[in-house]
Amino acid sequence: MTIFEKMADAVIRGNEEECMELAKAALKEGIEPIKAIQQGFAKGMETVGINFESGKFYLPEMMLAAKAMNAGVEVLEPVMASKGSQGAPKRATVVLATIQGDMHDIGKNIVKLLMSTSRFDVIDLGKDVKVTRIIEEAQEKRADIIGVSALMTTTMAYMPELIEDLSAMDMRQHLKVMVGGAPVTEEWAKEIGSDGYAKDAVGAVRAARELMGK
Ligand code: B1M
Repeated sequence: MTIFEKMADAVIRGNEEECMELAKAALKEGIEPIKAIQQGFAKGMETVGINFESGKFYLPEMMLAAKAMNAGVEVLEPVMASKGSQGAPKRATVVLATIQGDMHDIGKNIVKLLMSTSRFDVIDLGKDVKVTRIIEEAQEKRADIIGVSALMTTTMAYMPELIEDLSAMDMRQHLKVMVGGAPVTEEWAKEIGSDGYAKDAVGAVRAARELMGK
């Protein structure tokens, strides 16, 4: 088994200790933290989702897997943060949130981590955040980008509402919107009039840079 396979397996088994140990081992081997997350832990989480959907796993297993993945990511986090260009001028302000009704925040937190280490000034509103609050915070913080994440088909329905409200308030000229999350596709993002979309955290940084014209 490769270290990535071991990481995926530890997430599937919900083994927190093992995830932490494997994250340390990955760092020792010189593996990029984001690679460890995407090729290791996140792959395991994909299987967890498939197992949940097929009825092989129940909610407790999914919760244990989430806890284990978070523990592993926490070990990698300081290394990612220290690799960021500290002291350099910030590129832009991003108000980031998981949309209302949605409690899934693992992916959004990874996007936050990578954006922050890529010199974006990220204001994380957390999960289950109402559309009205996202708009208020973006206005107050004079954000350049609103980034929203949704993990369920039921909650991604709030994304067009956010974009429509911003348009109605004539706020879209200087405020870009980016959407992402497992059920969100590029086609759908275009269809709802989003300015940006990304499939993963690395893509999110790329898309945000493009939106800022850099
Ligand atoms: Co839930 N869950 N869950 N869950 N869960 C899914 C999403 C589901 C697809 C599982 C399944 O059935 N196969 C399904 C949704 C089905 C649908 O769409 N309708 C589901 C369900 C049904 C539920 C509950 C309703 C279960 C229940 O209670 N019966 C419930 C809902 C609670 C709620 O939100 N109101 C629930 C609860 C939970 C837990 C709490 C146990 C836990 C979440 C813990 C947490 O987040 N703190 C959980 C988990 C872990 C999952 C799965 C297994 C994994 C999600 C995850 O963390 N992936 C998930 C199955 C799946 O997605 N395949 C599932 C790893 C993460 C790194 O990837 O989040 O996709 P992801 O993020 C990526 C990209 O998407 C992208 O970058 C990230 C990093 O590369 N990205 C962006 C994300 N946001 C972005 C924003 C951007 C750009 C890119 O720009 C702004």
